[in-house]
Amino acid sequence: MVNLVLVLGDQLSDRVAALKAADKSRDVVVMAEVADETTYVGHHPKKIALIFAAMRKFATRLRDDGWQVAYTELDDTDNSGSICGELLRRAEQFSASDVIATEPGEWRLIDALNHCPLKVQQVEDDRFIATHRDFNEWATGRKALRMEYFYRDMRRKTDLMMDGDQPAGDQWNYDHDNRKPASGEVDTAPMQFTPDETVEEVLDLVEARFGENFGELRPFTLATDQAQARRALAHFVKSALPKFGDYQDAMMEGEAFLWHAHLSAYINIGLLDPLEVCQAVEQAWKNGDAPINAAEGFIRQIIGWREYVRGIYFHEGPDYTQRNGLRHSRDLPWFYWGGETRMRCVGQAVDQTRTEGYAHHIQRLMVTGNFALLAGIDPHQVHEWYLSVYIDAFEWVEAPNTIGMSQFADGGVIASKPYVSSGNYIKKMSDHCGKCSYNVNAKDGEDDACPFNLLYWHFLDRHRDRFSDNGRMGNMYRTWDRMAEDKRGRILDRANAFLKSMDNGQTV
Ligand code: FAD
Ligand code: DLZ
Repeated sequence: MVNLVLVLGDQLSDRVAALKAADKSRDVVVMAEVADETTYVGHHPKKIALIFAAMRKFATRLRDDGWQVAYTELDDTDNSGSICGELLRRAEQFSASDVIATEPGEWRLIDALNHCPLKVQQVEDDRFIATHRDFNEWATGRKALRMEYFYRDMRRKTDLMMDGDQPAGDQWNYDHDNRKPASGEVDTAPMQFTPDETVEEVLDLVEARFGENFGELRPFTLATDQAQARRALAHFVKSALPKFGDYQDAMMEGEAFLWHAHLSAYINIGLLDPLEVCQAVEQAWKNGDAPINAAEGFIRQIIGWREYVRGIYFHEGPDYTQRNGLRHSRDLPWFYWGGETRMRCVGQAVDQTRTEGYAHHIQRLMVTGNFALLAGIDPHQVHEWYLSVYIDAFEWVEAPNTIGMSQFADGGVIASKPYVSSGNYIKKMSDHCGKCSYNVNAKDGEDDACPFNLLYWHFLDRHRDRFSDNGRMGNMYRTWDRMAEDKRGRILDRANAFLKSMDNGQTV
């Protein structure tokens, strides 16, 4: 009996679990570009193009490898518009009733497959280092699920940068070396690829169907197959990794990528294997081509943070994206969708998000995320924004980073305190403030004071009941309480005036 083998747009690896469980000589691979997946949020056009182009090329590769592939293009007249609809159509065509699927990275789609009137077996996605069981065993009985301890287990499990049972260099974490502000010339850039015929066809389709979505489609220079993604990885390791650690937290005018890898989308859709990426980085360190703080810092992002947030997403369950621990309810301001703002750092982060579908971690966390948290924006709207605008965004990785790490909406499952900062942090780590029309040095509630300076105290003041007992925030509250009462009043008044202007749609 023929099985259908579902391969989704972010499962484009020949070692994906459903393919491993199937029989090439008998089963039919089903791949489908469908309306449901392209519209559950308004994806960045570059993201849709990346996924469609990579899907089409992967289908060709599977066929070349001897698989029978039933592929639906978005514009096919008989396209049913949903993954389940396509499975039903193919089941009839091939007289199949059973489907082997790799578990999707989103509860929405897991649920849709569970309700699809076919026998769908969802096998665990084993492109990760920690299984669901590993994570749940690690989490069971712990008072707090902190990444650092989980990461150490992943180092032991993978043997990456280990010296027996101990970390290479005798330290697990070299983060204290990784906080230099950027300076001088950025001497690297992610590798770019000229669109081939398949990519050009997809670009025309995406332009016609999703040209109105937020984000620029062209120029499109992303890797769209495994061979290209591997070249992008090798290029990163050679040209950017050595400085990745030092400048990991830095931000610079007009520089979207700095020494970051720009590999997350390729890893997330299956073009690169996370362990393969880490092994390439470890090898560069072993060869003396990258310092230990860079290699350890990079590997921690993947086997630490990436694995950890996935564990949290599945451990916490389908209601995670609805959480709103701080009861924030303000609408996401228009300038997140490209409207004008006088805040230079926010404007730059949003602008490169529009052009590239990319912003690096500190921009996401300490600029757009920090602002949303300080201003009290509804975390679900923040979540939908991040899920829409980045080419690497899939709910299993985006939601814990947004709802948990960035917005503290999960009540502290991920973070032990909210990631909030005044303008001082942005001044220290970037060169934006010198070009900003606000004054980052104005700290007394002046008219031109940096909004981050105002909203930082506004946030602490309005959430005193929730955070004043948090040991890691005691200093902040002591500083606030030591300020003269009239100064505190001025800051809060100015912060409220700023929020009011923003809510009224004025340019802030
Ligand atoms: P680098 O900075 O070069 O890091 C190397 C790799 O480490 C990345 O490619 C990525 O695979 C991994 N990594 C680093 N940080 C994280 C992290 N916190 N969680 C998971 N993996 C990490 N990452 C996504 O892949 N998809 C998302 O939708 C996403 N949404 C985010 C939303 C918010 C609010 C925040 C604060 C972070 C988010 N991240 C997300 C994490 C991180 O910002 C991106 O992985 C990173 O910016 C990707 O760029 P890069 O490949 O240049 O990464
Ligand atoms: C993100 C995305 C988009 C835009 N389009 C498709 C598609 O047409 N077909 C498909 O199989 N997958 C697509 N994807 C990826 C899925 O949305 C993704 O598999 C789920 O969100 C689970 O991570």
